[in-house]
Amino acid sequence: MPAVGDVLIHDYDAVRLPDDAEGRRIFLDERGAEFTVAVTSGRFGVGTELMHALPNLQAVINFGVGYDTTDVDQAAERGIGVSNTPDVLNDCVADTAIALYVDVLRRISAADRYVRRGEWEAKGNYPLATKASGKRVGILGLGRIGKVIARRLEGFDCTIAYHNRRPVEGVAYEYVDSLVELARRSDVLVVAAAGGPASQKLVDAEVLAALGPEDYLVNIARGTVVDEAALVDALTEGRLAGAGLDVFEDEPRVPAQLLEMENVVVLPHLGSGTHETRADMAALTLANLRRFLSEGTLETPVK
Ligand code: 8YV
Repeated sequence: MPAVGDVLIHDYDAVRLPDDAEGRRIFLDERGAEFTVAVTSGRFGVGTELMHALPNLQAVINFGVGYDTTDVDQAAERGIGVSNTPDVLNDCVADTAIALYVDVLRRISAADRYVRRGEWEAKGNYPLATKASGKRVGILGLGRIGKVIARRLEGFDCTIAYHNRRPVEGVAYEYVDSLVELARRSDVLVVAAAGGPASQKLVDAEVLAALGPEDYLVNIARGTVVDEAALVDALTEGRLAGAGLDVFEDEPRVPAQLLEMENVVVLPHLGSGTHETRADMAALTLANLRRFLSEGTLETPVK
């Protein structure tokens, strides 16, 4: 399947916004009023300023489930529809969470580097790691992806509890109404909450302190949900055992300190990055676009 951007340009006469800020400003001053639909992804979004620069915008079609970089309040005020690509990426993002979970507890990536550096031969066996099965896992955000992560962790005989804005109906996992309390009771905290103003730095120094020096953090959601500076401090000072991270506050920049730590696994935001899932996301993105252009409605609106 061709990339969504190419389909848009060939089949829909779409225009790619200039990358540089000044070029973009000039372009939008001249032509901003021409556009009725914006197709974007979580990394870019249609933020406050860009939305203002598109006075005739009617729809924001998001390639990805997260739409925290889009100004949904302004969209609602102006009657602009916003769509995302829910569900089709649940499996792959949950798989990534499990990969990070196993990797950081068992030190898989670090042990791989040990072998490659020739240290197995030179120094002998790799130091012992932490058992991954049977842990107490707290999930922050038991939404579509959080539930799939929980189901996979059941296969590891983990005890699962969760924190959400409100309890989720129809699940047997224990709801803990304070995130600090959930962290206190967990061996591993897995962050699966949507990004955006409501979840900004929810995992702060207090939550990390409640987690503790034997415990781990896994984040496959958004870097903004964690206070990254507090996380770096906790890891540097040995107040947290390790972290598995697919997302960061200022991607693609990763704090240099994390790159030095063998107890931290860093991935380049690849949660949904498989051929199969990206094809499904592309198909759903284009289905939203087609339906909007033909009927004025969206296949998977965000609200
Ligand atoms: C990205 C994601 O959208 O769906 C999301 O919210 O974070 C990812 O799937 C994807 O990398 C495309 O930018």
